[in-house]
Amino acid sequence: MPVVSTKPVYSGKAKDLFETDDPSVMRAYFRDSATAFNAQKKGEIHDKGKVNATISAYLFELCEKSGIKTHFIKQISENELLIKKVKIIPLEVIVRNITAGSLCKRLGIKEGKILKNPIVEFSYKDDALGDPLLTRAYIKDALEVADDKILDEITSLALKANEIFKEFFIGVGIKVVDFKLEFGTDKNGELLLADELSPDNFRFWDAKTNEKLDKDRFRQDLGNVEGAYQEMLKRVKEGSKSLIASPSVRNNKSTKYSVKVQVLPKKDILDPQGQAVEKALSSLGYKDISELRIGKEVVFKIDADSPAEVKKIVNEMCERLLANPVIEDFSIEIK
Ligand code: ADP
Ligand code: AIR
Ligand code: ASP
Repeated sequence: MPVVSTKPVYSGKAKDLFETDDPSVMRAYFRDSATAFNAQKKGEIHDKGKVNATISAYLFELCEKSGIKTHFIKQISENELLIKKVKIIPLEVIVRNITAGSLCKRLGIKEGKILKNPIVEFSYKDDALGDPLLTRAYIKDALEVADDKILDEITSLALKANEIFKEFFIGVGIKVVDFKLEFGTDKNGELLLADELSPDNFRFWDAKTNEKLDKDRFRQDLGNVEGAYQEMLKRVKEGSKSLIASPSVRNNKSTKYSVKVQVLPKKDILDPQGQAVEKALSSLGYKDISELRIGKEVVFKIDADSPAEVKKIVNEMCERLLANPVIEDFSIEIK
């Protein structure tokens, strides 16, 4: 365990970095200072440092558990993380699920539209230039800060992280609108997810009310900035509790349930396959058949503490993947 030193090597807009007695390890101190629009707007958010360090610790752990390598070692105080030192690739890797921020400004489109597919984009990490949006050619051939192989790797890690975050946050009633990641390489040349994962670099909206629970409250002077950060900390802690209780890590007290999910096209939705079969049956002489619908059955086993928990999880699975709630009905049988 490295002894932490007091020598600051870098003081950024929101964090101070300190060396430790291990040259490959640093200490990141999260401050309460807040900036926006590349530091044109400045302020303080009470207890932001503690909240962001703690949320980052939880989310880096979530990434590690899901197979994404990060710079995170451990949280050593409310405001501080021990991290592996990396050489930061000067790119802001932005993932978007819902339109907001600079995307709306650049394209003149409304905030809040769900994107057809998640978008990954790269900006140049340079405040003086206003973090300009980059093309692959700019990155590879003008800036020469990454090649195709690294960019492909970063893109696939960013999309994987997006799936992990979306799943985690929807469980606590939060939509992940967009976020910014930074990557770097450690002393062995290994690519690691670095910097922070917090309401400073994510847009979080309450899933029911669309209330903004992130730095946009500060950027847009929406008020109750501190409350939003505290609310996100609460939700992340809540999500992490149920993660510990999730089947892969829980103790073996829980029961295995058999689940059968039946998915059928809704009554008022056209079902060409059903119509064709009904017609074929009729031509075979089965004339009394009507309202034939063809669907699918999904069966599986699940570890849970109660049928109520199974119902909750499977309902969510149906809404998110197994059925298309717009055109399909589903029913769940639990044994
Ligand atoms: P900024 O530099 O944009 O003002 P911060 O105040 O958050 O941002 O400062 C933290 C700085 O540390 C960032 O520039 C970030 O790229 C860098 N950084 C993040 N993680 C690591 C790491 N593991 N090793 C080295 N530098 C890092
Ligand atoms: N971001 C970009 N630069 C700095 C940060 N924190 C984050 C924003 C937002 C996402 O990247 O917090 O979550 C996209 O930002 P924008 O402004 O490009 O729409
Ligand atoms: N992180 C940048 C800044 O502090 C951009 C932003 O968050 O708006 O200015």
